Amino acid sequence: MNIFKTTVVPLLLFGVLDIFGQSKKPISPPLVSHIFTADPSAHVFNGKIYIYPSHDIESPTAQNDDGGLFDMKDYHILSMDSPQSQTKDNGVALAINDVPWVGRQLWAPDAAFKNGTYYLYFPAKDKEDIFRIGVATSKNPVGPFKAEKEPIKGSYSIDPCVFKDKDGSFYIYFGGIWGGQLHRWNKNTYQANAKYPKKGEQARLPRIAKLSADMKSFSEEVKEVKILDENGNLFLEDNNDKRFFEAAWVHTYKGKYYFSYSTGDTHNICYAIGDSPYGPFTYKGIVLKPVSGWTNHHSIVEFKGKWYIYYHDTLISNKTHLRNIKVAELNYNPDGSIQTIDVKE
Ligand code: FUB
Repeated sequence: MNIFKTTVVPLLLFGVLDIFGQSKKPISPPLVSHIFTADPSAHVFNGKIYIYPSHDIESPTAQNDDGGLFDMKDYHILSMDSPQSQTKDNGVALAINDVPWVGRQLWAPDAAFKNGTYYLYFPAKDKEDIFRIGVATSKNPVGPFKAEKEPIKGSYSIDPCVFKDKDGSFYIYFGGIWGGQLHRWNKNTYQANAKYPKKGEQARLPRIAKLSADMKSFSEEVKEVKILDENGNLFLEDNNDKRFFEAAWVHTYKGKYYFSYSTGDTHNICYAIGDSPYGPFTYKGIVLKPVSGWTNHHSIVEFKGKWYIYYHDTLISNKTHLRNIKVAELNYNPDGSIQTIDVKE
């Protein structure tokens, strides 16, 4: 696994990595290669870029729709002085044994900063194998983080994304169907035997809640986030190249709210635009076309006036559960639409 046996991979390695023989041309080299990383949530704190990714590891579990082979056990925070600079691995920031409520599977995290404290939000299965979202704090953006003893009350499913609005309020978005269990939650109530939506049924919607002042609880009941087509209708499960699956991310651009997400089984990162953090958001198109590997998960961040997308693929391992994160520049058209990135071009 330790291909370069280093914690820092210079971007100069781009091109050399073609020796791994992937079928799709990379638009960025992997940012680190001594560990497998995925689901990169990038933030600018104190003028530097901090990336909060999943830390993928080998697993004996067979691949299935429940995602059991994504059996991650800790988090490493990565940092970069700029998107073009070297990437530093700051070591283990939080480990599964440090979180009393967790049973297994530390999945895609996110982070936020408020009043001198960094907050790490992370989904994991509890001892009853139900995904919940936990929070951990640190005075340092790279940790170590100390987890709360219980998951956030009322939280469920996966892929938290924490967004700070212009008035200083923080909102958490979350949800993911299939392995992420979102389809088992109806009106915020768990139904263990609920099935995936069928063709013809309304697609499941991501969730939002405003965070309370202490950043460790929801200050309101969890609500659905509506993603509408150009006619103002909710997507059906049939629209699986456009409907929400997992990997929510929210950013603002020129006063508009951009909600981007993965379509899962069709592997797109799509986006929709709205006028409020709660939505509704209207579908606009594809940000990132399918990458190598089954999953597609990203974050979008502004750094010194330019925009970047952090994402992952499976260039190094060619295995869906052993991913590597990358970064590429993201560009807007004058009307605010995002120029689609296709790694095959
Ligand atoms: O990393 C585990 C899961 O894979 C994430 O939670 C999903 O978004 C997908 O990338």
